[in-house]
This record gives sequence, structure tokens and C-alpha cells, in this order.
Amino acid sequence: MATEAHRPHNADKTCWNCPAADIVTNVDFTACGQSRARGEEEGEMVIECRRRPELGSFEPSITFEECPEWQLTEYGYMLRDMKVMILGLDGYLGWTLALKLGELGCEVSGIDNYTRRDCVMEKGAHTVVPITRMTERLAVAEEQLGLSINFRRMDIRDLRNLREFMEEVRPEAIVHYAEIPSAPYSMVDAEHAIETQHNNTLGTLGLLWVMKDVVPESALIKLGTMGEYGAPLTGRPLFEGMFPSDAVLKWDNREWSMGGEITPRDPVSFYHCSKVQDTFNIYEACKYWWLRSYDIMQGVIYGVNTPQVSKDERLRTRFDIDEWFGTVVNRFVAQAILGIPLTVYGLGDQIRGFIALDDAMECMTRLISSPPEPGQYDVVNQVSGLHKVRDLAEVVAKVGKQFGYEVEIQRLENPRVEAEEHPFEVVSRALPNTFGFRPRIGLEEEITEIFKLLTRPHIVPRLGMKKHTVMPKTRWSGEKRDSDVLEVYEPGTKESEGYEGRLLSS
Ligand code: USQ
Repeated sequence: MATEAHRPHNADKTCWNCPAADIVTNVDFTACGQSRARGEEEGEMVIECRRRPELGSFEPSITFEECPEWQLTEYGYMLRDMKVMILGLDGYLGWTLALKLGELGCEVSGIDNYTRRDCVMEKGAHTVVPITRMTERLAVAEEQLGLSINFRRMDIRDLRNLREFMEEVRPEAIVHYAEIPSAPYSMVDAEHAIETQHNNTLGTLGLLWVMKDVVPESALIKLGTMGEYGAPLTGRPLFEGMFPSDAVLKWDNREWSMGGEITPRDPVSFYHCSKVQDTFNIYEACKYWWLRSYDIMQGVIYGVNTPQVSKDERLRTRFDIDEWFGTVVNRFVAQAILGIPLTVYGLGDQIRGFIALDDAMECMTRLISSPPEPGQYDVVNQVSGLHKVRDLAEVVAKVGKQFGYEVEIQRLENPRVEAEEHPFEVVSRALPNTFGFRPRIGLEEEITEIFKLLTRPHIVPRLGMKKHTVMPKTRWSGEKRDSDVLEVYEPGTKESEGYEGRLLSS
């Protein structure tokens, strides 16, 4: 048992949150969002524990701290040998998380249909950090980390096979990364926009139906995006999905409480729109069927390191730098090494939320180990810092200099339609306050790690081979052409002015 001073954030959660608890009470779902127990003693919930059947039927009151199935780890209590299914296991995040959870003792399973590999290949690019075929990745994970990952090649929209796999594994948590994650890809043409929305929105919708039928007690940890919110020009804070209880709408000399209502969304591409639709579908499924979910509004991710992927070159996760699938920090480092002036779009005063790969994995672990209760839909804003794009270019240039690269910065005519100057106030309180997360990885520190990896002799030539995929050609207007160069300048020669991002994390 933990001492009072170091009580884990989830010590007081009970069987009510535990995926091993089967509700045996007859539940009436007809009152929209206000489901209740039906039976002799109305209102009383009774469960049976799948892991401890000897307990029979009982009220869900045993705490994680009291239950022998929940064991103390550095991330709080975790369910022993927790069965976690990762949808999108072959991706940048999916593979990294599989290794981390496996090392923590989870029974990891997962699916992937290799869409990401195919889409990057379509662009004529490749992951500059080499990764092998899945069979070899799995064999190395077993050899180096002793993990046995139960993998199935499968499209998330293949409902028959997805259902069968769910029935076989009966996961206690489901991490959903199986989406096409690129804004530019979704803006190429009608086919790419449709494929993005079809894969993402219908994939998630089908998953919800399968979960309802097979594992309604499992927690869905779903990757959304900060880009669902956009960047409201009013400066309205980006709350965590819902308005807080004391928010008020005033209009026409009247006022209403907004507490608990979903906040407005203003997505910035057809890809981001697909995530907004997911939000509503998941929210409804939690209401109709008592599914439970954390919807993660993650900022732009960057980095290469976690303790697991750095253990062996064959365990590395992918790293994309092309205009479709590379994210901005990762691309800037590649550009610095390639001698391309860093491609700041437009004014470069766009502010975004960011998080390093290792920190993001820690957030996921904490969310998985602290499941929501039946019917609970919650949103967390998963960011560790806010930065302007051109300030990021400055940091990359500074670190690049330490590696011997003289870096220039170029402002390009913005291929996207997005506000280039805007206030940005992000609330990210749930992860630190409810889940005990503290960011550990600094921006400059991780950028240094990216430089270290990308300048290795076996990677530099792989960068050079794909130099032609770096410059943006996909425009939100539908045109395919290079952006005009607006300005080229030396790092350190411009004052940062205008709005500053504000992160409210306590
Ligand atoms: N940008 C540049 N130069 C570049 C690339 C990007 O100035 O070479 C700018 C973009 O205009 C944008 C910002 O950097 O303002 C971020 O762009 P990005 O390509 O790094 O990220 P984004 O398109 O927003 O999407 C990425 C992931 C996506 C995730 C999202 C989180 O690809 O899956 O949902 O980050 S967020 O941005 O918070 O919505």
C-alpha cells in the first residue's frame, strides 16, 4: 500500500471503474443520458468480478488500492497483466506504446492494415528511420524485451474480423490510433478527403458498435486532436472538450449556464473534421450504451526517443519528413540536415500545442491505468507546451548550429487556410491534476535527440533520397504547386511579437 504522501492519483477508484467488473443489474437506458438501475431495489448497482469470481455479486466498492488485481507502478495502480488492444499498432505512436505497455506487463494485442506505409509510399517518401516488416518487428520485441504481442493484419472497417478478434482477446482497454493522421493528405483531392473521412469516421463508428456488443466494459482511449478546436480569434479558452460548470452564455439580456456542453469545434482540414465527427459519435455511444471513453485532444507530436525504442535499432519507430506525414518539428530538423531553409508557412505566428513522444506515451499509460466509469465520456487536452511555428524554427536552428549546420529560415506562402496570428489559451488540467502527469521532456532536449539520430551514418543517406518530398505542394485550394518564397532570413534576426500562447495547467 502507498504512503499518504505519495498516494497515486487512482488509489481511490473502485470496481466501478474497473474493466473486470460486469454489471449484473438490469439497466434502463431509455432516459437519454440518465440511465438507471431497474429492479427490486431501484438505483442499486451490483457487479461480478471476472478476475475474482469467488466474490460473487456485490456492490462496486473495492478500491484499486485494496484490490490485489491492481498493482502499484510509477504511473499509479495498474491492472495486473492488463489486456490492451492497440488499433494502429504499426504506426509512429502505436508501435511505441505497444513496447512501453508490454514492458509494464500488459498483455498487448493489436491490428494494423499498413495504410500509413502505403500512403507514405504513395507520396514517394519513406520513413527516414528504418523500420522492418511487422513479423521482424515482433520477433525483435520478443528477443530484446521478452514481449509476445498478439498482432493481426486487419482493416478497422472489417467488422467481422474485428469482432472475432475482440471476442478472442476481450481487451480491457482499447487504444484507437487507427486513423489517417494527415491534414495535407486529406486536402489532396476528393478521393483523399473521402478516404480519410471514410477510414477515420466509419472506422470509429464500426468500432463503437463492436465494443457495445463484445466488450462494453472496456475503456476506449481514443486519439483526437487539438486541431478539432481550431484557434478561435476571440481568444476563448480551449477548454477540455466541455464548458466548465461556471461558464455562462449571455445574449439578448438573458443568460444560460453552458456547463457540461460540448465546446464549439472549428477544425482546420477535412482530416480534422473527421476527428470532430468521431467526438460526437463516441459521446453518443457513451450516452446510449454506457460505453466509456477518454477522447484525447493531442497537440502536434515530435521526437524519436522512449526507453524502449532506443534499446535496439530494430525497435525504432517510424519517422516521416514528407509534406503529408511529417509534423513540423520533425520536418524542421530534417530540413536543417538537408540544407533546406526551414519552411515556415505564412507569418509563422500560428501557435500550436506540442508534446514529445515519450511524454505522450506516459500520458497514454496513465489514462489506460485509470479507466473511466460506465457511461463516462471525458476529454483531455494532451499538450506540454505552446509554441509559435517560427519560434520552433529558431530552436531547431540553434540546436542545428551545435551539430555544425548553418540553418536559414524561409517564410513560404501558406499552402493551408489557417489563422496566422491569433490568441491561443489552452486548458490542460486533467492530465496533471487527475492523472498525475508532469511533462519530463524539454523541447530543446528532444530536438537534440532527433539531430543525434538523424545524423547517424545509416540515416543521412535515407534523408537525402527523399529530399524531393519535403517542400509543400498540396494547397487547401486544391491546386498542386510550389509555394512562393516570401522571405529568407537568418535565425536570431527577428523579434517575436504579437500574441503569446497561454497554457493553463494548474
Ligand atoms: N507548418 C509549417 N511548416 C511546415 C509544416 C507545418 O509552418 O513545414 C505549420 C502548419 O501550417 C501548422 C503547424 O505548423 O500551422 C502544425 O502543422 P503540422 O503539419 O505539424 O501539424 P498538423 O497538420 O496540425 O497535424 C499534426 C498531425 C495530426 C494531429 C495534429 C495535432 O499530423 O495528426 O492531429 O498535428 S494539432 O495540430 O494540434 O491539431
